[in-house]
Amino acid sequence: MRILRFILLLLTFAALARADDGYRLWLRYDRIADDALRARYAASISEIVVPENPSPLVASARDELVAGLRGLLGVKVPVVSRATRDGALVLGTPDDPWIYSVVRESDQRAAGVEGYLLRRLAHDGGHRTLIVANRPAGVLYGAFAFLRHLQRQQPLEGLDLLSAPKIERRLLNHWDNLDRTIERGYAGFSLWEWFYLPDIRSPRYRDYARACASLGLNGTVLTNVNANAQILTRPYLEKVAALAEEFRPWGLRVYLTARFSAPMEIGGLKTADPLDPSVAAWWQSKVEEIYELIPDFGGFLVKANSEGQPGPQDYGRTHADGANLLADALAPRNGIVIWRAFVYSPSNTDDRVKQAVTEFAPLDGQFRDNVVVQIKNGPLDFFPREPFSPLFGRMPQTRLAIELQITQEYLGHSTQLAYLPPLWKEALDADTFASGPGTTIARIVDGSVKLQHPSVIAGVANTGTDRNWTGHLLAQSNWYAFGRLAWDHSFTSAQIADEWARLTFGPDEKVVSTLRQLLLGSRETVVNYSMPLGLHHIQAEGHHYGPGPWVADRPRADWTAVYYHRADAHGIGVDRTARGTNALGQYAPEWQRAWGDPQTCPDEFLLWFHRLPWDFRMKSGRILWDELCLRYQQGVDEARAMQRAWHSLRGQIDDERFTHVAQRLARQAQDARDWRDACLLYFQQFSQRPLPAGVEPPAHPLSYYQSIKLRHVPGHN
Ligand code: GCW
Repeated sequence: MRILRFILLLLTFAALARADDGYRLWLRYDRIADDALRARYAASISEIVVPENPSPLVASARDELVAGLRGLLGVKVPVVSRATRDGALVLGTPDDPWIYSVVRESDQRAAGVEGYLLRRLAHDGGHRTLIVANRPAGVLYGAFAFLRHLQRQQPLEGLDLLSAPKIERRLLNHWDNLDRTIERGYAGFSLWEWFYLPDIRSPRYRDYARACASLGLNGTVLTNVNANAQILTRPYLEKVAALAEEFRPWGLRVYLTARFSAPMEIGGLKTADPLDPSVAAWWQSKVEEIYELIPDFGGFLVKANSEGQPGPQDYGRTHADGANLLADALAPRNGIVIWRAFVYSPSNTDDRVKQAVTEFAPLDGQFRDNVVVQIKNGPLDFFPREPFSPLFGRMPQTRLAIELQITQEYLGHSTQLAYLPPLWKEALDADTFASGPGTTIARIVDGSVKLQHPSVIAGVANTGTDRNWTGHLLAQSNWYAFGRLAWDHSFTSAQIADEWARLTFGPDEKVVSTLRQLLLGSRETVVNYSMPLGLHHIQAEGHHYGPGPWVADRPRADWTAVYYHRADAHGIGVDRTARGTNALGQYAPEWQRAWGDPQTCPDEFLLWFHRLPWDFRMKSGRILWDELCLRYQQGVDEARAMQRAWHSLRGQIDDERFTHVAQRLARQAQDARDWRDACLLYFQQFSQRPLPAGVEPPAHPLSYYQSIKLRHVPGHN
């Protein structure tokens, strides 16, 4: 007897210390520990009612519910085709006469094409719970939402949740190369095993699609925008078709990047001129071939005439000519073209942050209806903080999509923690004033300012073959959050952090609140220790990991750091007002007023818009140099505090995940110091001022930081 008890005790400890590699993401479905709650749930969910021969998406919903309930409740809930008892969980669409009879028409309208309704209703003296939608995809999203509800241990009583996506196409953009390296990918290699496809199919394809579906993501661009034309050849298209088949039951459509010169590279033509009839014919037949293999193919994503990619300008044509060429080929099949506005020309010496507007605004109104112009949140790249891209307010006659970066190119890769929704929401909530106050980017993109179909939001994926999918375990939260925000951009960063923490680490309030705080502050911490007060593009060259404010002498001035901070004995920052590059002039007058005067410009954009002397008096009363130093120090202090916060959870999180995160936070705290010391020593050469009280002395001389050459950094060839 005593031995038995001892073994039991051992087993309990073993369970607590159990290794958890994070593979299951937020879809863990571990048994709910609270016996009473579990019993209540089990009593309320007696059977799953699914029509016979359900569509593949409803079948996925059913299987997910069966698996989820088995995990959470520890019971096998039977699946039936007609409700037989109290507590039935009814899945379906209004084709079912009973469902039709209990769902109001206003609800059906509100649910739209992909939304769902979760509702518990009184029935026959007992209860039934509905997971209903107008279309199968909504049923699938509803099933995941229902499971999320149980995972978060919310009451079933009074359940009444109608939710519909605000944006139609919610896409991941993979910058995956055909050799399986990932540009700016920090979580291993590409998930797509091109050599083995189409015959050999990794189980991860399904798991990936399922994770996307759980968030409501409904499309994925498989290939890098720095595109390889090979993907459009027959053998590769057959491989793509196999992936599309794996993803289809999860409502995930595939898209590809199209290399503009493909007609020449793989089609044997002498030109890729968009106005040449043979080029148009080539694209038409290529598109036909694609749709024969992949009837629900989504369309093309194109990076053209940007950073060396071929494009219509090679033939003296415009971006609109190029986009329309592909759009015409895709239109008969309802495919779309997503054309990127991330351009800056090798010959234009104007301020790089102005160039997208210079090139694209004049083309407003010239794009076909199935073209969407995809704009990064900021006008430069994906820096820790940028003001929003003014292009959003400058193309009222064009469908506009926002591109966010989930992978952390300039925010410490998958080594550092930076929870990104606060950054993304700064852009989504930004008011362009384009058609009066309230013309936010979110409302432009989701089509509420002017109806625009299709509406598109894209996130550059942070996934890879790492067992935990995202490299840093906590970076899963960014994949999760992107999906949730793509569904509904009105969710708050805190709400999503709370949700993700509960699903991923369980219901313990201390764990949840610690994680929530850790996540919410992390992006600002990265800003503070790397590029505070509006600094940008001062990272190490090439791989972009760590500091490099001294980077100069590159093939182009706008690839250096000195171009962006312009520090010298007189001061620091770029004058982007009318006295300088006048990038500010691309914004609405409201922003020109708010940002144009250094006395009123918020600190976070100060050096983005202004060039100021080192002794400029800040709102804090300190001089600029002191403020800059203290911000860097604050970043370091915060990085250390993040480490401490995590350590306060020791014993409450399984060893494997605990250690994984602890190691990365330690590295982050060290990296934060390096950022601070390197940048302050570098800028101090110009400011010629001492570090103010409260700033730790640098650990090494400047030459030490300048001599660091990192090799084999992930995500960079
Ligand atoms: O941020 C830059 C990256 C490039 C990337 C480019 C883009 C895919 O450094 O790696 O190329 O942006 O968005 O096209």
